[in-house]
Amino acid sequence: MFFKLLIWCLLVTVAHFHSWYKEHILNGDRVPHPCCPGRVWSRVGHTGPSSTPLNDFGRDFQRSRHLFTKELCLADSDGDGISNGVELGLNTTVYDLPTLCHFIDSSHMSRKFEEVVLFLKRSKLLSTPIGHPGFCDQNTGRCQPNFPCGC
Ligand SMILES: [Ca+2]
Repeated sequence: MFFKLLIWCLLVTVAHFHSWYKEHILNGDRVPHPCCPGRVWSRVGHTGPSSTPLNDFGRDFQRSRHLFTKELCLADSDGDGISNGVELGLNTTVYDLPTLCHFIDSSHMSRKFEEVVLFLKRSKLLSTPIGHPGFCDQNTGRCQPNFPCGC
């Protein structure tokens, strides 16, 4: 009985941290599946929806101490030529990407990340993600898809 309770507690803890991570990534709950239009990739920083290895974005997010820093926002983790911030939905028609990324990064000390995201959405500076930041899924010719497709 004790062993089952211990396993249950561990599963709840792991699920909580994955939820926490998604809440600290722009549109972390809306990142598109790289192969299946209309579906969402549930574990943004991982190589599969149910596997544990980190993808390139997940490793960069880990290196940034699980904060959406300016560097993480500007980086192109998957090497497809499109920055993480743009792939995750930042709208650069009013402000350029470095300005938006700096705003997000500088807000960490004074506001909750969810408040920053809400402000960006209400200001139409954050919209729907256009790609997955951890997989080469953009047709820019700069990288080869490095994940097994299948829906
Ligand atoms: Ca990219």
